Amino acid sequence: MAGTLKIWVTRPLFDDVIDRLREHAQVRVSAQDKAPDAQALKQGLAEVDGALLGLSDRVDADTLAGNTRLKAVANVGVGYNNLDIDALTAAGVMATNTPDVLTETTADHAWALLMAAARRVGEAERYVRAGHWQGLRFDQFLGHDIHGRTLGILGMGRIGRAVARRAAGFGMRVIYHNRSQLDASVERECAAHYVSREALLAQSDHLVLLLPYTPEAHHIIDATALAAMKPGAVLVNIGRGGLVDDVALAAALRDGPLAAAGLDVFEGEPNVCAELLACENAVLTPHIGSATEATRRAMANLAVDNLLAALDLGQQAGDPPSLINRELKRKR
Ligand code: 8YV
Repeated sequence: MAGTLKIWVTRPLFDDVIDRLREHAQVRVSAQDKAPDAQALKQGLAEVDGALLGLSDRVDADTLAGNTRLKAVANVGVGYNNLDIDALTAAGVMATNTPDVLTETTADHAWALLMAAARRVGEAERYVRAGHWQGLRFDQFLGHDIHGRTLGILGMGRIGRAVARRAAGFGMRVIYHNRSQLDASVERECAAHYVSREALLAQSDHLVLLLPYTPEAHHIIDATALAAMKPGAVLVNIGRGGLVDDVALAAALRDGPLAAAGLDVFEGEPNVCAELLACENAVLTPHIGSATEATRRAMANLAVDNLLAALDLGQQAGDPPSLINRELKRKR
């Protein structure tokens, strides 16, 4: 029987997973798979005890002003740059995310993008579909090798390490740059070598971006960084829109030094800048890094576990498994 607590699920997701919330609370599920506008989000959050949020639901001090009811927000995603954690903590609202369950799936997609971009799969596929293929031509759609080359990773968290481990099968040298160098045992496990950011740009044949978006990381790959990359390099962004200056990237794809790019995230998504759309050598996917049935279900279930725990509901009572503002743990 549903209790008296109220929960808002701001995006429709697996109904049987939402049923787990319905057992304990009154649940409202938004009908549209679309971010509510700032006013609707503020008003909706004032009427509930907890919410399951999409990654474009921005919650900050303004959103929370005057809200005396909300106790927890559960992001369905590992990244949480949509949440102002300081503001949530100040308001005593627990914030959670969904790490680990999407690591391997997202690393798979990084490789899908890298391989598609390096081997010109998007261009070649469009060519066949358009009926242009007249017969095998020896010099057609020549791409760039992956095996035996140098893979660079900017941002060596869980997903970066999973991307690195896969490189062993391609006999690649792996270099990375990160805020801090990994322990030697972890470096050994993923056969990755720490280098400066400059060396990473200069030496990577294929560079994968996997760092979280923060204001400091805004346009970390800008025109200057792109110009410092190896001629013929392939860039993959599966981290966040805003890490790359997309207009500068389009110029680097058009005029060099880049050969190709594989992109799952964009500045201002779902809008993609016209300059990038015009680049045949860019493989573009609509933020589907974690999109397999099993992983999206695992993410939804973890978000529900988090919310139930934060609201002390059902068997999940206790600390949420992936609480971000851990200082709220003991204050309850
Ligand atoms: C999205 C992601 O969550 O977890 C993240 O941070 O960016 C993705 O896994 C997913 O695409 C649903 O929005």
